[in-house]
Amino acid sequence: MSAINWETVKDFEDITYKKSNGVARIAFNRPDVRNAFRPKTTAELYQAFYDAQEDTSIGVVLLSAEGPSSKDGVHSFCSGGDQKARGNQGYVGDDGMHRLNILEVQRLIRFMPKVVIAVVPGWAVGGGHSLHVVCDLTLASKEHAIFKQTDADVTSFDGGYGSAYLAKMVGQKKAREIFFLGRNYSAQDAFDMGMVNAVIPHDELEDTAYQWAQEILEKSPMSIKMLKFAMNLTDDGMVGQQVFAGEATRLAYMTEEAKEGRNAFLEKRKPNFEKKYLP
Ligand code: S0N
Repeated sequence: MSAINWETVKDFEDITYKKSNGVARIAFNRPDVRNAFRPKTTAELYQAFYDAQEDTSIGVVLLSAEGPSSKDGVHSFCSGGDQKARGNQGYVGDDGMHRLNILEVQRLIRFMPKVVIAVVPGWAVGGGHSLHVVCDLTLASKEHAIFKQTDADVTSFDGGYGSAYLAKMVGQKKAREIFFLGRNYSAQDAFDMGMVNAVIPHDELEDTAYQWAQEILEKSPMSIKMLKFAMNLTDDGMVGQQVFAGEATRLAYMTEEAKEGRNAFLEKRKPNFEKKYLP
């Protein structure tokens, strides 16, 4: 039994959202459909991730899953887009609109200035596989995690981070095998390919993820943020540069030079930069 003192932040329908000691835990909660996501799920995920991003007491987010299934006891992380909610132009929510908004969740995970750890207790399939790919780190259940790409079976494919970024992670040949053959891979297979950081006995998975988070929380928050953005930059093009450069601007704001530029404007005078051209 885990000793972590999780406090529920908000009661959602398709996810659970808790916090404890600097760590947020966001978990899929549709275990009977292998934690497939529908528009309600992605909307709730977005809200929870955004809250975690904005909360200055939170440094690490765990993306995990509730379970196992009440029907057959099978564990899942996420089986991707809910095929029952899939219309002809996207996934259809209560408002009848067709959306592809899991991509907004992917971008939030990718660009949030905090570490996101995928905690994979079971099936990570289709868009669920892509979500673990986009997270900063992945920890997987030794006994129950299975990684699989079905995008080419159901004609619902992720041509962004889920595939192209995966290829940077595991290499082109392996990524093409994963997508073109759609086989099952164990936690150990995924570790050997370099897409999982550690294979953990199932009963210790959540506590280990929390412990990894605590280790990260001991590091300099600014360094972690800048390192995440630096490692993203080369794969994210101009947006990667924009995100990294935004932080450079923030650091520049902290200098006397920047304060003088702002103050001179507000005081309607010429700025007096000290003309120190540092080497
Ligand atoms: C996960 C699998 C391999 C598990 O197999 P298993 O253990 O044999 O269980 P099942 O009997 O198949 O399933 C148990 C119950 O769960 C339901 N279910 C499972 N997965 C889904 C799902 N994705 N949608 C809806 N229901 C699901 C089953 O129907 C079953 O229910 P009952 O008991 O009532 O019959 C296996 O289940 C499996 O292969 N699942 C489908 C995986 C899949 O194909 N997912 C979709 C892949 N594509 C995406 O996710 C696209 C992602 C995406 O959204 C996206 C990406 C990029 C750009 C845009 C988008 C976008 O569309 O937004």
